[in-house]
Amino acid sequence: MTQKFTLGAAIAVAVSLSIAAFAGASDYVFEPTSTEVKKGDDVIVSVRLKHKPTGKMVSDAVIAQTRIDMAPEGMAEMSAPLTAVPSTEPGVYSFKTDLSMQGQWLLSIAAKVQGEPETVVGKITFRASR
Ligand SMILES: [Cu+2]
Repeated sequence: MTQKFTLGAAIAVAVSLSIAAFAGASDYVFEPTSTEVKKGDDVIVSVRLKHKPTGKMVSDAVIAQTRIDMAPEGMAEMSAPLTAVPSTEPGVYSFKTDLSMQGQWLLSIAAKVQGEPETVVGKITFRASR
């Protein structure tokens, strides 16, 4: 009886530990503020970073890496420059880019969040229209 209880407790501990291990970068998600943008130069693409368990926006992330290319259209080698620009609201990260072709563009983004050892990554598709 005692042994059974101990085993149950051990399993409960193991389960909660593995939940803690899975919590981390996957607690955060990048979402587009709008997936529709106009084709052309000096286009602004914006994403917001959300902490999923609390629903709170994360405004102090440090963007480590960004790339935008036409991978969704089978043109992964067709990339465009990205320049960070001041955001319009807390938790929103905006970039200026040149989307020279209409179609789908994939933004890949990596960020460091305060207190989170893992790098948070996101892939967001934007559609550039005429
Ligand atoms: Cu293209």
